[in-house]
Amino acid sequence: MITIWGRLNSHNVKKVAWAAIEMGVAHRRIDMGGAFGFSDNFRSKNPNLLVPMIEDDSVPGGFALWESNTILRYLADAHAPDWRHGDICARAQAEKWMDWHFDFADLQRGAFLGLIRQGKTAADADVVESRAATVRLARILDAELAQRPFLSGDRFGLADIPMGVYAHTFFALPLDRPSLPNLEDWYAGLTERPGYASTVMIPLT
Ligand SMILES: N[C@@H](CCC(=O)N[C@@H](CS)C(=O)NCC(=O)O)C(=O)O
Repeated sequence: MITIWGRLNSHNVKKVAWAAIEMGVAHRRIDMGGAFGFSDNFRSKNPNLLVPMIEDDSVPGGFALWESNTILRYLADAHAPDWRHGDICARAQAEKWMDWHFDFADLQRGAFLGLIRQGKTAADADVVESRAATVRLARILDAELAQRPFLSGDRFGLADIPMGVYAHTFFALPLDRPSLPNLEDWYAGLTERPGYASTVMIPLT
């Protein structure tokens, strides 16, 4: 059994909660961070005081791990090895998008925080700048997804998860977007996945 520590309105927690469902990993999630604060147990295991963190009680002596993308890789290695590409180049090409998504996340933060948590409007300078920056990166994703159906390659996989979480925010924020047909198709496919619907497609707060 995996315990996922973290509030579900966190993008980084969503990644892990969604991945656990997709991989069929038995798990429970306990709210932590944000308005929930941090327990002494959590503090003793994650000095960053950031979510998510997981604990895997299938490991003798217990195993705690933080850093969302590292958790995704661990879950695949430990519990869903068929999710890992055998081909080193294919794996690297896919993982590139897992690292790249942090750039997208950083640039989208201004629009997300502004519109969802700070009461700003689409005309606010920070929101305008953030929107323009994320649209620029979304065009890169759109071009990539013209070449292959998933960021992971031919089939859905690990590399689709981090960007998939932030893509929902991109499409859910009340902002104008240009036509991005390949990105839109990929996102539409994600919305049909039950794990995505239950963990990612929740109201932005
Ligand atoms: N690099 C870390 C970043 C984690 C992070 O920034 N988590 C945010 C939520 S998305 C957090 O814990 N914020 C403080 C809080 O929730 O109290 C990861 O990928 O896990």
